[in-house]
Amino acid sequence: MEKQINAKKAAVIGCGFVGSAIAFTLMQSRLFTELVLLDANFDKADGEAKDIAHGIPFSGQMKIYAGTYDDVADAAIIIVTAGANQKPEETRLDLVNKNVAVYKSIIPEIAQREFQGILLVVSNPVDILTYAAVKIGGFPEQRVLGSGTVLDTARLKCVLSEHLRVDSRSVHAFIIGEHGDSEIAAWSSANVSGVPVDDFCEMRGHFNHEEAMDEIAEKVKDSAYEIISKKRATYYGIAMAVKRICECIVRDEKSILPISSIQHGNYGMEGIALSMPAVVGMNGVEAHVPVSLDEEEMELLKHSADTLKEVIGSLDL
Ligand code: 6V0
Repeated sequence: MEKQINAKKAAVIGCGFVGSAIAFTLMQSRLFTELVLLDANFDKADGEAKDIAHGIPFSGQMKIYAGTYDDVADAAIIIVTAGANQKPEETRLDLVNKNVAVYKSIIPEIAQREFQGILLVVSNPVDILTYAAVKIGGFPEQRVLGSGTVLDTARLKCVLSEHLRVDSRSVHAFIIGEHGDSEIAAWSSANVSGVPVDDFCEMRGHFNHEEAMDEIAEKVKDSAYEIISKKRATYYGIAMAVKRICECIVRDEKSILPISSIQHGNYGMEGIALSMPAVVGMNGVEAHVPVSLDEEEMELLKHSADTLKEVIGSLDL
């Protein structure tokens, strides 16, 4: 008999800066009635669980506790943030060997308990680890997704919203590709409530499109480096991004988000995970959305995919 999923239960593996911020955000979201925290350092998970649980009377009744792999096995969503984070000057790809080793210790524990839910990969390099989680765990690809460029896309919307003096929720634009240095701002499809972004820029008195687009894309790409140099880690933005992904899954919203997942043929990409807009619902990645790209964007996407392919080729999975 197939293992039952508890639709109101989530688990966070890795309770450092990112995992604890995610747990705090999920407590406030009221999406779940049970949240299990797991960390290699049990006391860290236990301390975070107890601290966050003291917010429950201000939010809504639920259980939050530090647990074991047996406790997480029936969760609807397991969020993995375990692993090293970037130190100043380090790229996300620099973390690959350390964090693949961490995933080799975590993923089999989940897989051997016949986990039937959605695995949400957050640790970096997120695209490589999304791929690794599928290969190590043998889970159906649809049920493994990485937070990908959901955060970078939010950063893009923030910067564009300031530049254009408009609500960030009215900005429709994606960062695609690697969650990292080769990511791409898909400007050719960017719009503000249906108005092409260049036209909206002109409405707001900005006419130097090329220069502004380059500057904005660089700012987005560099934002993690800037934050890490100033406060050692980034965690609030990713916590909200993860909450948004969980909402789509729990409520079966079928929203389109640039999560990371294994690609099969989209723009000729094969056998790597990276971010492209996808329909996300209760079954995980339900469909890839063929966002239109111009030639330059396609070229950059190919470069991003090649970068990831090279790293994957060097892994022993
Ligand atoms: P952190 O504060 O060092 O926390 C990592 C936690 O993982 C620690 O509490 C460790 O004890 C725990 N851990 C390590 N190994 C294991 C293991 N085998 N089993 C269980 N727990 C383990 O790092 P932080 O929370 O800042 O970052 C975590 C990861 O998230 C890093 O890889 C970051 O690069 C990544 N981020 C990903 C983002 C994204 O957009 N996808 C955004 C921000 C950070």
